[in-house]
Amino acid sequence: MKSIVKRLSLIAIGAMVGVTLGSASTELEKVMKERGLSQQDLLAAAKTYTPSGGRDKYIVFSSGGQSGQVIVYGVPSMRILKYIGVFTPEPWQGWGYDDDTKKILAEGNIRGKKITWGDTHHPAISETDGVYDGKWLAINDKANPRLAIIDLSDFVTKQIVVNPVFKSDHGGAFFTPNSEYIIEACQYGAPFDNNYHPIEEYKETYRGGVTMWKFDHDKGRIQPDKSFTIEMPPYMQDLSDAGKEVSYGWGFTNSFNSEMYTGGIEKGLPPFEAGMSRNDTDFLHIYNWKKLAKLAKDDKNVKIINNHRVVPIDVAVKNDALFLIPEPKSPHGVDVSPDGKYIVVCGKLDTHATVYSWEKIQKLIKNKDFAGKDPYGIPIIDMKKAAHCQAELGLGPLHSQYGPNWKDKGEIYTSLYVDSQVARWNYLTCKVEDKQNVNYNIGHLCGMEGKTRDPQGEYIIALNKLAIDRFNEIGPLHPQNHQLIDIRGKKMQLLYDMPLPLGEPHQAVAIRASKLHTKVRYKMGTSAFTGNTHEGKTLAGQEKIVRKGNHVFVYGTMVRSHINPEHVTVNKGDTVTFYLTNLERAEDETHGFTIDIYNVHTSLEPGKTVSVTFKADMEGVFPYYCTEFCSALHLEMMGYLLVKDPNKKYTAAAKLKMAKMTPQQLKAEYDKTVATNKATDAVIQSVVKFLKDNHFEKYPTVKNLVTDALDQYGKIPEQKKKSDEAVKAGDLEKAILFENMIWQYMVKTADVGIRAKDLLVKKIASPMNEAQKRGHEAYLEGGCTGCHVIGKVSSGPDLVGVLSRHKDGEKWVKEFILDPESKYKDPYVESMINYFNLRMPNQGMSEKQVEDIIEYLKWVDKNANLF
Ligand code: CUK
Ligand code: CUA
Repeated sequence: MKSIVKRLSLIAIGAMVGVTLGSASTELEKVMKERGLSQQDLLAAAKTYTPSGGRDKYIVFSSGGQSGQVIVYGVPSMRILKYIGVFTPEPWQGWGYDDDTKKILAEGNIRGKKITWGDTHHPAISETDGVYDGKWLAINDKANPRLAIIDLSDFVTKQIVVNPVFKSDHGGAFFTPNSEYIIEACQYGAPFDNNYHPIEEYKETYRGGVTMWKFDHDKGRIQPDKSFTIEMPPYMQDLSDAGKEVSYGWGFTNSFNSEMYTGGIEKGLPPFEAGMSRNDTDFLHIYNWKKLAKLAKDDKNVKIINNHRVVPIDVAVKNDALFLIPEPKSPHGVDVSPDGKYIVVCGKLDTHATVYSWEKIQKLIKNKDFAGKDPYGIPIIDMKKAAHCQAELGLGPLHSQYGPNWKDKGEIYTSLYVDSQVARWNYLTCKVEDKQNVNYNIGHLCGMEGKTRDPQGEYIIALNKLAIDRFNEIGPLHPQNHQLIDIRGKKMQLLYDMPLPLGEPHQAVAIRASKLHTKVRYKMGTSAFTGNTHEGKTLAGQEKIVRKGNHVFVYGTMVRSHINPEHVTVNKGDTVTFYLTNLERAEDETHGFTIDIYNVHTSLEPGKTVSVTFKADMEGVFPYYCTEFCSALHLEMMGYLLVKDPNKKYTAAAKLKMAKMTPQQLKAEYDKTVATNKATDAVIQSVVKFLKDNHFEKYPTVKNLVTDALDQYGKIPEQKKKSDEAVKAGDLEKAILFENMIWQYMVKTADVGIRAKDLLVKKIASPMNEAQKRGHEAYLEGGCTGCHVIGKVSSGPDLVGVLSRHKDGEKWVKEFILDPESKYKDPYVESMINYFNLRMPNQGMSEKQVEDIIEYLKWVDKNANLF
């Protein structure tokens, strides 16, 4: 039987050799033909393909739209890395299914109402000196005026704040250059208070505005009591951007519906869309947030509404802190240039982008050279006098991002919604340079740090609203389509289509991956949300169940592969809290926890403590278990919650009589288990010796693995003690189980230990020269590994020392590989053939390849001690 398997594998290898020895380019041509790929496609593939284990240069944070989450992916590979739970429950992360995350979600309740969905639009990364610092991410919820702060050290949402005066929030989040504030604009005009006001009083009682959220940059938290709102006319404030450098201290927010039209289609009035697009221009709001922040501190300058400071329009106007500039028809994006000198605004219903000059605006303000006032008394700056130039881009310009050559070439990219294009143009000269078709109807576009003081190059991502025919058919609801565009050449090149099936991601921001510094594990017993020790922190040996009245507290731990405790019995009607700590230190050893039917779930990354509380309102038996496949005995990582009705009498079931093992059989099993453990331990000790002899401690990644391994190994003495006690007490049955537990720890130790050894070998082996590298390649591709394992006898002999095994070894080996049959009668070869029941096949290698392989075998011999 065994030999049949070996023969089959030989045939397979032969087939493989046939393929791999054909030249790589023939293979490539074949694939291109089969899949209908052009040279251009191949180039695009080479620019985006990331080999296994590879990393991306940029990390993108995309809004998850109606999912209320954030999507994280890499560029250029466009591989999705994470969905971050933000405004809505996310089951995998336990987001909204354990006490700790429920608390964060509850911060987003509005007027006592629990809200379980969100419409995220605009993510923003915190800035220091106008460049991304990789510390915090903010994102808004348009449907329910809220902002969330995500910690980029663990990619977890840490805070949700509700806007106290707005009834919607589209234009957020935007950081000021030193993250002093986060700008949030309201969009749909509505009363600031929570009372009823008839729509006929829109102009009098409905308001727009911009909230300046004070941000504690070190702690990463919004400080609501230090924040304020700038009252604005009900013009539907849209997107914003903060001024920088020369325009530092100022904010820019555009708007549509300067008509203040209020709709009423059901009353026979023209609909909103007609009334709101009548005027040729709307207004860009220009405000001095620095000055307003100072003013807002003084009670006499503010109205307090819903416990929140609001600076009224007239106070802002009186202090020269609020102005308007007309902007073309239904504007959408506003984007300040990297040096803060220009402000680019696009009009959805205009074919132009307008570039305003900050220098001109400032002069006009200084000279009080205004074109008039709006109905609320806000000075209006003349559009023509403030404009630097206008670029005719195409239909439906929306948003802009700056390119790396912004300084001398005015490099900027603008999305054209109606034309389904990205336009590259020069905002200094207003000349259009290139256009790239996208599929279809692009909204935002995402440059690499493209709205900071330091835009990076290479790529623009088109965030398209429609996919239509781009992907396989999956029913009427299509995925969104993010398209990666290479901007390095004179012509832009479309590289990749990525479907995003989570919600409509309006905006995305990209940051250099090198700027992110994330945790691998939490400090043991930490709450991920406070960063402090969790009240439920429990270490091994401290597990307990405590009853306080009708509330049962379980202090539990999770570590491969058991949950401690494993039985929890409570009364029906009790409130139960499980505090759980993941005792693991090993990277990526996450456990999950659920109790069947009780609708709770949590994720425990290494070191984390969480709590899960529920009312045990159903009688019965409820298994609980670990929900992550964390080890070979993951399915065994379980326990039982037993809920008794205290008012019921239970009769005990009659015990079944089961056959038992004889004492002799028990003793034999015990001895066998102990012997297996001894043998396993010997393997571990040999690995440990190897690691020590080769100074594993010099290599941090290896050292980490060894620490993880020893962590597991360190748990053995305690189990051994218990086993020995059981033996003494004459309970061999129990002793066997403890010996089994020891074996489990040994397997886990060996698993990580061997991984450490492999890594160490790679680190300390002498480097290969070019011929040896080629030889190694030929050895792998030639299928030699099908029968040979270096350092071991497997289906063929060990190749360590093969060159000295024969007289004139190099020559002998060369002849043998090139023509094995010629040596089948050689007594040594014959004995091998008999032993392995296999013949060395002719791999059809070239002489050059064989020479390289011999060089590789020399390298093997040199490093023989490592195998
Ligand atoms: S908005 Cu969607 S394309 Cu919400 Cu930023 Cu412009
Ligand atoms: Cu822990 Cu599965």
